[in-house]
Amino acid sequence: LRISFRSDSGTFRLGRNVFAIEFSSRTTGALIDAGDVQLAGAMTMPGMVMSGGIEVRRTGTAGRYEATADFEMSGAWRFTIEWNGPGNSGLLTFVGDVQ
Ligand SMILES: [Cu+2]
Repeated sequence: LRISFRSDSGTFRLGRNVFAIEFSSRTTGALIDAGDVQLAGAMTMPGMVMSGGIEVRRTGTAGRYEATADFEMSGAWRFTIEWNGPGNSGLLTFVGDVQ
């Protein structure tokens, strides 16, 4: 399984972001239904935790999702993505740079 984040800017940026998330086969490249997808963001600093207000919506195409976020701060954010498609589900944590 491959999870791709796509946006016009090619990166997360400070402020409002609109991007797509795609789940696809690592071998064939075909999109794979990932069921309900949740993406959470966190930047933890002394005295505050920022969440980025991330929302993920399904599209009419299985395996493709539309997402929005509003990052209050640039820097290293910790993300957790969770999915529960038929025959494939999982959870992945990664660090992404907000520029
Ligand atoms: Cu911060």
